[in-house]
Amino acid sequence: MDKEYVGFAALPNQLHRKSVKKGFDFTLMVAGESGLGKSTLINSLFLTNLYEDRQLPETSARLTQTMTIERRGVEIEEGGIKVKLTLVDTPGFGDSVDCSDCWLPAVRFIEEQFEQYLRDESGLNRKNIQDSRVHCCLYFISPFGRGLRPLDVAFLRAVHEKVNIIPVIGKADALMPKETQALKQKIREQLKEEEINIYQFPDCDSDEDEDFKRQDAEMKESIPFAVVGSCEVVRDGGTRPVRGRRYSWGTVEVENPHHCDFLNLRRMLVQTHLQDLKEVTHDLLYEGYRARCLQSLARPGARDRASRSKLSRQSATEIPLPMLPLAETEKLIREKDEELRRMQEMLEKMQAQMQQSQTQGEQSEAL
Ligand SMILES: Nc1nc2c(ncn2[C@@H]2O[C@H](COP(=O)(O)OP(=O)(O)O)[C@@H](O)[C@H]2O)c(=O)[nH]1
Ligand SMILES: [Mg+2]
Repeated sequence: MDKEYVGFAALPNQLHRKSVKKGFDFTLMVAGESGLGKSTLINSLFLTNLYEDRQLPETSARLTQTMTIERRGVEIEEGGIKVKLTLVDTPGFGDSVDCSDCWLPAVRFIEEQFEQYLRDESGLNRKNIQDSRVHCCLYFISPFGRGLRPLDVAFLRAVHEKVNIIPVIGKADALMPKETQALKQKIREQLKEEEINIYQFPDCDSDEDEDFKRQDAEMKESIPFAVVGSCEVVRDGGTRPVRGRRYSWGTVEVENPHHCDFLNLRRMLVQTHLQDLKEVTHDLLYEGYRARCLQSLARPGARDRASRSKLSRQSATEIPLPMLPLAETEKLIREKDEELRRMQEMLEKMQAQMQQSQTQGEQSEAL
C-alpha cells in the first residue's frame, strides 16, 4: 500500500534515456479563488509539509494566506530517476475589493517563463537551459457556486493557449455525490460553450490491458476532479492513520476514491501523464507562443491588429492584414533558427579569438 504513495515507480517507461540521466524538471501551478484549498492540496499531493518552515502550530496545522507567487522545489528520487518538482502557489483571486485583474500576476508568471525560455533558447547556453515553464496548472473552482464564475472564465481564457489546464473542484467535501456530479457536468458544458481548451488527455493505446483502460476511462470521466486536501493525519478509533478531515458525522479521507478524486489526480500527475504534459507544453503550447512572437516580429504593427481592424471600419482604404499561412510561419521559424545559429557561431569564434589573444598577451607579459 505504501508503495502507491511514492508514485514515481512508473516513470522509467515514460522517459527517454537522456532525461533519466539529466533528471526531470516539472513545474506545477495552482490557481483560482482564494480559500479553495490550493495550498493545502499541493501539500497533500506531495506528502511532505512544504510549509514546515512557517512553524505552524501543531494542532491546527493551518496554512497562512498566500499573498505572492511562491515557488517551491521538492526533489524526488525514485528508482534512480530524479524529478525536480517545482510547485508554484499563487495568491488567491478575490481577496481585494476590486479584483477585476487580480489574476494577472499568475498569467504574467506563465508568460514570463515562456519569454525566459525563448531568450535562453536563442542564447549561447542553449544546452543547459533550465526549463521553468509551467507544465500544468490546476485550476480551482468553487464548490459553492453554480459552475464557472466570470473571473474563472477570464483567467482561463487568458491562459488556455499557454498552459495545460486541469480543472478541479476544491473542497469537494462540501458537496453530496449527486451535487458533485451536477457541478461537474455544468462545468464541462461551460468550458465547451466558452471555448476554453483544457488539457486533452491522450487516447489510451489499444494494446494496454483492460485494467489500465478502465482506469484511464474512469479518470477522463471524472474531470473536473473533485478534490479534498488536508494537512492533518486522522486516526479513527485505532485504525490506520489517514490523511483526512474530521467532522462530527465522520471522516472524509483524502486518499479514498469513494470520497474524492484525489488519487485519480495524483496518479495521472505523477505516474501516467507527467511526460505527456511536458511534451504538450513544449511541442504545442510553447511552439505556438514562439510562432506568434515571430509573426509579430515579421510584421511590425501586427500587435495592434485589433485596433487596425477597428480603424478599417472607419476608413475604407485600410485593408486588414491577412494572417500568415502556416507554411509561411514555419519557413520564418526555420530562417530565424538559421540566423540564430549563424550568430552563435560568430560569437563563439569571437570568444575563441579573444581568449587566444588574451593568452598570447599573458605569455608575452610573462617573458
Ligand atoms: N472543507 C475543506 N476545507 C479545506 C480543504 N482544503 C483546505 N481547506 C481549508 O480551507 C482553508 C483555506 O485553505 P488554503 O489551502 O489556504 O486555501 P488557498 O487560499 O486556496 O490556498 C484552510 O482553513 C484549510 O484548512 C478541503 O478540501 N475541504
Ligand atoms: Mg494559498
